[in-house]
Amino acid sequence: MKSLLECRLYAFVDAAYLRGRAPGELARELCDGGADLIQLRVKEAPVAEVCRLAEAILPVTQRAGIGLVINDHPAIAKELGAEFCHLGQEDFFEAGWRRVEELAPLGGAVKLGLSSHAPDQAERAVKAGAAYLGVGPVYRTGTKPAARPVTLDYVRWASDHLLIPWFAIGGITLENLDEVLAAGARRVCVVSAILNAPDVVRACQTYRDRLSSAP
Ligand code: TZP
Ligand code: MG
Repeated sequence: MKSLLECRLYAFVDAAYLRGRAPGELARELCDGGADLIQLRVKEAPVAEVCRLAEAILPVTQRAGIGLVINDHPAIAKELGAEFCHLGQEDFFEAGWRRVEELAPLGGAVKLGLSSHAPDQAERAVKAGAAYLGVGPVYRTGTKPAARPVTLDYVRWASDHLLIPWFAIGGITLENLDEVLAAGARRVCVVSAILNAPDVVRACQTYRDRLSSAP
C-alpha cells in the first residue's frame, strides 16, 4: 500500500454524490485516475449501509494498492480491515479520547486521520497520535455547508508548522488549486469537483498531474 508520504490526491466516495452510480465502480474510476487515498463518507445512513458500501469499495482499493479511509466509523474500519478511519475533532476529543491508542474500536491496526480547523486543534491532534490531518474547509463548500472556511491563512500556518502529512480540504477546484499550492499545500482532498465531473477518471488525472508538477 502507498505510504501517506506518497499520497497527494485524496479522493472520496461520498454517498451524497453517488447519483445511482455503483460505489465499487466509482472507487475503481478514482483509482484508475490516480487517486492516492480514498475515503468512504456516508452521512445520515444506517451502519449496515455504510458497511455495504465499504465492502464494495475495499476489494477495489486493495487491488489498486491504495488505502481506504472509513469516515466516522472506527468499528467498521477495524472489522473490514480498512487501513484508516477519519474522525472530526468533535468525534474524537469531545467523545473524551485523548490518544489514538485509547480508541478501542481501532484495535491498534487502523490508523486515524483527524480534521482540524485551527492551529490549536492541529497541535492537539498531532499530540494525540493522528497519522494525518485534514486542514479546512479552506473555502465554503456545498459538501459541508455549515462549516466556516478557515481561509488560506490556516493553510499557510499548516505549511509552516506541521511535520506530519496533512491535506488541504474544502471547496478545492482546478480554479483555486494554484493558490492552495502557493499557500504551501502539497496534498489535497477533492470531493465534489471530482465526483461531479463529467469524466471522473480524467478529473482525477488532471488533479494528480497538477499536484505532481508542484515542487
Ligand atoms: N471536511 C471539511 S470540508 C469537507 C469535509 C468533509 C468537504 C470537502 O468537499 P468538497 O466538495 O471538496 O468541497
Ligand atoms: Mg465525523
